[in-house]
Amino acid sequence: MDLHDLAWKAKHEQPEGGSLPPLDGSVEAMRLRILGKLIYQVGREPRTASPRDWFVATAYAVRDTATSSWFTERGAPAAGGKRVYYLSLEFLIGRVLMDTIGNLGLTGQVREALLQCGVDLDDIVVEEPDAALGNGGLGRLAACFMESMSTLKIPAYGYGIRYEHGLFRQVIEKGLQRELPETWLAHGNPWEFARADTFYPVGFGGTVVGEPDPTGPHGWVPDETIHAFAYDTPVVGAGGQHTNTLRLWAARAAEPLQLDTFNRGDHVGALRERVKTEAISRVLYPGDESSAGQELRLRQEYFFASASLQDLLGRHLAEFGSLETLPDKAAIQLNDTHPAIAIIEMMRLLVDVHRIAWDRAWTITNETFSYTNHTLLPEALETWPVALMERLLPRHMQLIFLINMRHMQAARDKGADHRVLAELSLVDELHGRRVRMGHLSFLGCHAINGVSALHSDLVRSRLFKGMDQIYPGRISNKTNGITFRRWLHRANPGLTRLLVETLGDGFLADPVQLEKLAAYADKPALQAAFAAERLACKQRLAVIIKDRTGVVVDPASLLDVQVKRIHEYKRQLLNIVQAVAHYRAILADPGRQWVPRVKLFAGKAAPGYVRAKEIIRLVHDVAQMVNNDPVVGDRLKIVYMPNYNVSLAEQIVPAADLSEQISTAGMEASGTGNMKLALNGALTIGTLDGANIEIRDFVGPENIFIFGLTASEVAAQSALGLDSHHAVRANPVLSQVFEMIASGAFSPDEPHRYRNLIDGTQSYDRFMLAADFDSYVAAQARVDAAWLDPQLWWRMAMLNTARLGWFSSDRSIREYAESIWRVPVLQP
Ligand code: 26V
Repeated sequence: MDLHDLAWKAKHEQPEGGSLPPLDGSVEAMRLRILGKLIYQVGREPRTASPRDWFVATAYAVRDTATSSWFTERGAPAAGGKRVYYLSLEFLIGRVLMDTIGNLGLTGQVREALLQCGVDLDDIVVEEPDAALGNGGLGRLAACFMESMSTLKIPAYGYGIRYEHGLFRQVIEKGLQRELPETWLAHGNPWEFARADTFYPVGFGGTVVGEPDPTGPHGWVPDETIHAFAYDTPVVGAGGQHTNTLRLWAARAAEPLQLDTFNRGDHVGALRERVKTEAISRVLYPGDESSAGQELRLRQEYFFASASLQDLLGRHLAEFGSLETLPDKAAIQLNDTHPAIAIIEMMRLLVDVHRIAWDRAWTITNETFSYTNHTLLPEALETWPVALMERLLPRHMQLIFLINMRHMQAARDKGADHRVLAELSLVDELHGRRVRMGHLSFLGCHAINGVSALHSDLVRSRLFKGMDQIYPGRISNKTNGITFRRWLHRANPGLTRLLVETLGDGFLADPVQLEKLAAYADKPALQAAFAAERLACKQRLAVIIKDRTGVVVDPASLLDVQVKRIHEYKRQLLNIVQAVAHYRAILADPGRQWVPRVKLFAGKAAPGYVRAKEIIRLVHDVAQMVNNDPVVGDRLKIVYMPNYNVSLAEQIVPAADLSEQISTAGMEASGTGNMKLALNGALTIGTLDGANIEIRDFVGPENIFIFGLTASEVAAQSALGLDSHHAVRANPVLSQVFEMIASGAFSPDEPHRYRNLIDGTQSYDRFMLAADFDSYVAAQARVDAAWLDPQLWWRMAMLNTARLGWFSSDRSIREYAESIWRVPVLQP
């Protein structure tokens, strides 16, 4: 039967677009559903349909299946059940199709159904744009957590913003990063349901009216009101039995057009308000580890916090009739301080709108909210100028002052002096009166957590030392995790198949069973099979590298990857400086037995982060010289892959041999790329930072390459000063490398290009590059030695995969559920 007949058959089997045969899990039902969607929803015949048309049709067909399990949760949650609300400015989802059909258990049926239409599933998967509604780790964690909550059948909503433009597209031109707008919605989004009838007013500015008692109910008359419209995406859990909702808000002007202005002939002016209003959900802020501090960002934060709270309070009232029971039925998790204004919005809604007495309102708020901290870097901690808050959110600013007065009184009662009070205050008076959103979150939440054991210790001992003393016991640790469905089963189907053949399929649902692989770590046949899977991934990646950069790499080389946002604390500079040292060593002794290495870098720099962009350019310039040096050949290749995103990560992670996790100790809160890479059997070269420490504890110190100062050593060194000129002078290898870079050896057209970068690094070595250089070089030498002993290397690699089961986001979510949210979880 040719495609024409199929289309005809589909049409005649479905005389009306709406009455499709039921989805019974069969290939035939899926085929008819896809054809029906193609014809009636996309409006194309199979004969002329493009791969994108087929993708959209398939997505609609799959979404239908997802919708059935969705309706069960959208009624009341399981008897007595509690809902989790995960508030996040970022959800870095990536592509949705394979995850959804994988979790529905429909991958085989969809593949076969498409095949019968003459379409290869693999060809249409790549038509889906990444949903890049996040910057990096924090946003990707939110996406993994959503998937795990569905898998564990925890009734949950993710709340966020439906950015029209996600994280920018990165192009690298002669080493310079250029940012292009990202347009994931250009062809529509087949996964979402627009809820034209679900919208809330969100106010800004205006005045407060009310009685003298400041803790009593007040009125707020905003001078601007914006509507938040809901868009829902189903998030299907593994097994397809439970589906939660990701609800993203889009800003719409209450008045689409100012008709009087228009009628006066000012056609552009008539739209001005609307453009300003709708800017709120236009674009994701591309910063990362540095607070944006701009009015539009604060508007985004309040916009989504207010809409989400109105929505969840409405749901609670409709179901339970009174807000008194809120803490028993709802747990609200704040993903960093970005949604922290929700704490104040809750107080406003409870006191001003629902007329609940202040103390009771505060108890309800505190018992409902909890907060996760994701960074200690001072520049990333959010603070908002009091003046800006007063102008944009006058009632909220009053409430913050009131909460702070009571907080200060409680601290005085516990004996705090002036110095301590200044440290504890919600308002920082030393840097131009700013509200500290971290302090506010601490005070308003019953539970605060860090994201790795070390990080949580530092949250307690450094960031919130004072707060922890007056409110002890609130801080706990919840080490991050990743969803193995996406990052092993789907990203690495070859290895997964091998693991299933070897261990049985129990590990798919219960990842701790990967431990059974340890028994095979010394078996030559399995080592060979494991290595063969890796090689296949590297061969596929080599094609992509060639396509996108023109660089030809040998897949047999050791593939050494550092893929993450570009930031000084992550020390891509240390990596490239070591690469230059290595290059010089090769030139000095080309005849030695060198381990062929490909150093792959990928990641985006915040558009305004000049130093990070210089580092990208340096990698590019060093790559130009090294890759074209005939003496070097395949001994060393350096690649900068542009536009790192979730989909590219899914290609790189299974191919990597070596995972660079080399942040200055104490600065990387957790890391999650470290987990993805180690799970797929890459060996880690890393510092004792974030979750690297726990990874070492699980895989064993003999199966990881640890180097560098510890967090407390970094603190001690920093206290002595950050000038490293002396240390560099005392280090001949490092000073020669610095000299080579600074003198323009890699930038002959502009010899001074890196003078600043190198001088700056030496006079203010905040990231301890000089202090860690030698031990990093030594660790790299241990890597080479291990690679030259394949039996050892593959044993180490397999033990990494075997012992990473604990780092599943299912485990993280179970911990949140048990000790923070107090919601029941079914065991696997
Ligand atoms: C700050 C800002 C400031 C305004 C502009 C947008 C923006 C976006 C993000 C941030 C802070 C990002 C903090 C973050 O991503 N932390 C990472 O969280 C991961 C998940 O817990 C963790 O694994 C990483 O170590 C940590 O860097």
